[in-house]
Amino acid sequence: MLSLLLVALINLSQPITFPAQSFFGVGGPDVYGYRWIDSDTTAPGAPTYNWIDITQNGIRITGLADDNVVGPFPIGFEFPYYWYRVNSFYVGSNGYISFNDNGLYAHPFPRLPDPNLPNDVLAPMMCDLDFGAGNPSCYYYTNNRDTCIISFINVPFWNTGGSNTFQIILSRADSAIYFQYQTQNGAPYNGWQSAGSSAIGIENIVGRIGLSYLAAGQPNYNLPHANLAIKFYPPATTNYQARDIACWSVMNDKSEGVFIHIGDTCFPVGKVKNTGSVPTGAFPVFCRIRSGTSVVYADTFQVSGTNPGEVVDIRFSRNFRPTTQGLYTMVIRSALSGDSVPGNDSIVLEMRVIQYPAELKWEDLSTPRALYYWNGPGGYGNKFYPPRYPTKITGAKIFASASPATSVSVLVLDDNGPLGSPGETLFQTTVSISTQQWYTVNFPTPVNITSGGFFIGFISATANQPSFGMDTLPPSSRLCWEYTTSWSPYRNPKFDVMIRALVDVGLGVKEIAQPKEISFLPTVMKIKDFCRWNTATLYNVCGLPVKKERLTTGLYFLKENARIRKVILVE
Ligand SMILES: [Ca+2]
Ligand SMILES: [Ca+2]
Ligand SMILES: [Ca+2]
Repeated sequence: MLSLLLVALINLSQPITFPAQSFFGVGGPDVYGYRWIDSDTTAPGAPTYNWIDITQNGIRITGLADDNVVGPFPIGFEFPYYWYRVNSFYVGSNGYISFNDNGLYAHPFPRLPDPNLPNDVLAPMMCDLDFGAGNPSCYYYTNNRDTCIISFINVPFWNTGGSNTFQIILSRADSAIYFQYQTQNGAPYNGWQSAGSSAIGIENIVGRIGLSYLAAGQPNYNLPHANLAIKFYPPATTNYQARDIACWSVMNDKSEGVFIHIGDTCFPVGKVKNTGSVPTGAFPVFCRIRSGTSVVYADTFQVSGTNPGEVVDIRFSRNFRPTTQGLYTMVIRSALSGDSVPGNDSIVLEMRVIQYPAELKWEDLSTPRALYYWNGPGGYGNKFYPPRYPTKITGAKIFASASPATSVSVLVLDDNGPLGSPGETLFQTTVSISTQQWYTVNFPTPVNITSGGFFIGFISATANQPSFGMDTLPPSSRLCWEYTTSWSPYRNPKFDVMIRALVDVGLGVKEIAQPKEISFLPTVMKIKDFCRWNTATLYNVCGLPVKKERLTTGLYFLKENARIRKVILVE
């Protein structure tokens, strides 16, 4: 489905694209040395189309919809790709796989390579496909030795129908990737040549190196057709060296925005990864937290050295204990001298300091920077990890407009679906949207959240209505989700939808939220929640500090500066 811009008040920056060299039948090399050759040419080394049916011996992949991602699934062996090896993959319903990320590529599709997530993408037919229509299926097969096959079968285009059957073959014997096309009928919505309609190609772990076979239907001699095979293959030898440290995550694995309650302590953490092909010596990693333009926290962590593929945990020794509510940004930046890919050296995390009762929100707007709508039934949601448990959700807010007035479902959803996606519906009501403004929905009975995250979603059954207010400027929470018959992280992770949650402390533990009081009522937390927040040192009943990595269920004492509270950790 397409996300359409109704009103934008700023110019959006264009994604970085690279010129591709391609001629009839052959293409490349990229800077590493990968090339492609297809079965339309008689040049030496051209692949021969040879469809492999895996519907009998393969495993069916379920859960694919219009625009979503499922996985990960095992390749079954270590597959060499660029200068590293991969062993699992996610499947995007829009005709691609990624070796390391469940981010969504949806219309408009970029030319590959593209540094935006997901990366490590193999795209045999990245188009607006729709697993929610017709009778499509997807299978994968591995012999756990040297061959892994992923087949998309009979998948129609969104809205325009047609049918596409194609497969990816990972072949360890020659380190090559094969795309094969059994049937190709129909065209993407608005046609092959429309902007963002389609992409075929490959990209590497940072989305900076790769090959484009087709982008927006060009070159037209590379339009996929029945009985086509394309082979992507590495060079026999290469002199290419990537000296590259990437800032990999901040605070949590997806660098998702965090809330900190006044009085709580935050220990900045992150990860850096050697995404290059050579070892590095020592380098510093900097952390800065800003409120507006003022730096309110700064610390440095020294990494002694890394090997290719290595991920290093960064734990800054200073803590951050904010005393003023509002928006903060945390930036972690690696500073390896001679880094060949400076674009991935830093990540900005949105951080909001609040005090209950509060509005959990990822923007501060009274009017939107842009308004977006879906050209089919659809909606948006925001995910929130409350800073305290239990938290009660007393209501929700949305900025939207519709003409004529449109009734929209309001949902509170648990995050117990696959990969932390929306699962169980905890509360549901409706709201009528008309005039462009904020709408507040107060819940008759609060929804209690005792662990993990939750979603506030607004879903419309009416195409083109309503238009949803959007914050298109950084920082972004990376917690905006879209609904196009299924939920997925929003296709543009740089945007935040104007949806908020109204929250207060859950029943019975109000005193926990009062700073400087000692609570005699224990806080019950799941171990994973405690580890996510990493708030402070835990002590066991003997008064000895306990390492976060070794936590088991039981009673602990949490020391946050001078304040101590009892914590019961559960699974
Ligand atoms: Ca990418
Ligand atoms: Ca789609
Ligand atoms: Ca870098």
